[in-house]
Amino acid sequence: MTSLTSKDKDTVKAFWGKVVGKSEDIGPDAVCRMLAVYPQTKTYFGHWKDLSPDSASVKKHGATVMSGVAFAVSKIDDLKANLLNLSELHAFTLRVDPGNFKILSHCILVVMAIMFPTDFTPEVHVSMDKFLAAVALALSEKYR
Ligand code: HNI
Repeated sequence: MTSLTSKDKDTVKAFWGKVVGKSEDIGPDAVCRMLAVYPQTKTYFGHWKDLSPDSASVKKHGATVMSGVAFAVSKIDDLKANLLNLSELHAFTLRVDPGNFKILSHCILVVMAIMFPTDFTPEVHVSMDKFLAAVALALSEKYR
């Protein structure tokens, strides 16, 4: 994977500043799309009573995931060390197949592009894609 340049980091931080206020809309929509478009991901959420877009579980988990992304933006200079605990949780406790990180990242990108069509320029797209790939890699660290 190509590493994040300082320009990528600046682009991610600036775009994040614009979208963070909408985290509670972005996260649930992204989780909802993940469950609908990649139904194999539903296996991890068997304990939820309702997987529909209006479900309180989807809303809550969407917000939780986005708080993880927000934390990652704040630790963009050392994702590997700072996401180690979250990686351990997903690897050993939740046992999430790490391929799913890419799937959710893709859904987050799609939702950001829809919600922020003007701000989501090709340049922002490249840097956000690289950033989410770096987060996915950091989350995969403990699987090794
Ligand atoms: Ni994930 C819990 C962050 C991808 C399944 N996840 C969390 C928590 C955070 C988080 C934060 C709460 C931790 C805690 O309680 O201490 N998850 C992230 C981030 C990504 C991600 C930043 C990627 C961008 N998680 C995924 C994916 C799946 C996933 C792709 C499965 C498809 N995560 C879970 C499950 C839980 C979870 C399951 C526990 C939720 C619950 O309700 O029990």
